[in-house]
Amino acid sequence: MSKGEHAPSATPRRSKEAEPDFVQLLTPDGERITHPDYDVDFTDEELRGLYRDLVVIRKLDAEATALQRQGELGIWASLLGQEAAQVGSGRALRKQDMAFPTYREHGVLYCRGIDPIMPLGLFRGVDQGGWDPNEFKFNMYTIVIGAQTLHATGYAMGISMDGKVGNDDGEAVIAYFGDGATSQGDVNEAFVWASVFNSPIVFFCQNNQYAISEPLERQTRVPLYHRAAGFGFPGLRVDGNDVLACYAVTRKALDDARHGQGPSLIEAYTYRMGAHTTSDDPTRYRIASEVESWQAKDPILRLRRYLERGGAGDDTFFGEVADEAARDAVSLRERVLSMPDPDPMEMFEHVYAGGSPEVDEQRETFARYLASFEGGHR
Ligand SMILES: Cc1ncc(C[n+]2csc(CCOP(=O)(O)OP(=O)(O)O)c2C)c(N)n1
Ligand SMILES: [Mg+2]
Repeated sequence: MSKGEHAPSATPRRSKEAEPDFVQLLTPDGERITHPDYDVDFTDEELRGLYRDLVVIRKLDAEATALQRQGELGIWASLLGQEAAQVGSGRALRKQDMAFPTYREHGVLYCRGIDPIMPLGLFRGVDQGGWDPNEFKFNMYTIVIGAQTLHATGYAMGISMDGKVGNDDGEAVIAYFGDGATSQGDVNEAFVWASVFNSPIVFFCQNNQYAISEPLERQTRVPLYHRAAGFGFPGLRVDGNDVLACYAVTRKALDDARHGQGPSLIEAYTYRMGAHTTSDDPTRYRIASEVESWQAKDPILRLRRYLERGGAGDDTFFGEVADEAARDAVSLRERVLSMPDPDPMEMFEHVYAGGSPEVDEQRETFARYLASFEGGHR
């Protein structure tokens, strides 16, 4: 190609007309609308509970970002903008259901009843895990993109073989992943295995429009939820900023799975309002007006408007929730700052349940290295 000539653009831009057709129960203005297949029936108290969840996790997330900026965490992957997708799906899980997260599911973790301090130990580098996946039915955070979809599928096949599927008390699995992860081999393999073994799993894709700096156009030329059809199971798209719709579709998909009706894919159409992680600068690859257009669809604002419209929430309530979230954030900060540094030798402890000669050798080498410092290691 001669100088000055441009290759034809391989990236068709999204147009306004391509705006998604999705399941929505709450408009950005806080208007409750109906859908032929999905509904929720929350009491005012339950709606206020959802609002509290959304506000608290946003506040804790902002606190974690601030802690990273002050050098107290190594890195942080913010969920800003994705609160409704996480709280809606997280609250739809029944106690016996098992969740497999990425590194961004702090809201789901919160809904599972895990102390929100737990992931901060990981991101501070003082903890190697944090919680017991079996106790909380919430697996470890997974940084390897898409890998947890295979772990989740294997787990789902296992509970199926154990006869834990097929009635109201059956178990189901949910696997979280992003739009970028859909390009991974692991995710596509998980789809195949889940499909052919009719496994009780919900694939919950938070399409936040970006995989670090790569926009959705680089992952797919069809809506992501259409992919499910090619693997032989149902897929749907939900307004990922609508906590009610996210709850409704996830509850239904999980219940179908626990009754033995196999896998499904939910594409929660949302937006990552912050950076990919604190190591990223999104102003390098996206324009401010795009972010602003999504701010108008804010998941918290729309629920607040709905509560105000119906009289289920007043200024006193909103003020109390804000105060509660602020107190939680202060407590989180204090607890992060008082986390003890681990003994460096601890990193060898949980590699294998039964130990290994290789790890023993590495432990000895490292112990000698530490001992070589004058006055011992610090
Ligand atoms: C197998 C693998 N490849 C690359 C990376 C580096 N990486 C970290 S996050 C990320 C983008 C993931 O995007 P997406 O799946 O959309 O999730 P999001 O971060 O937007 O929630 C990549 C490529 C990784 N962690 N693992
Ligand atoms: Mg993404």
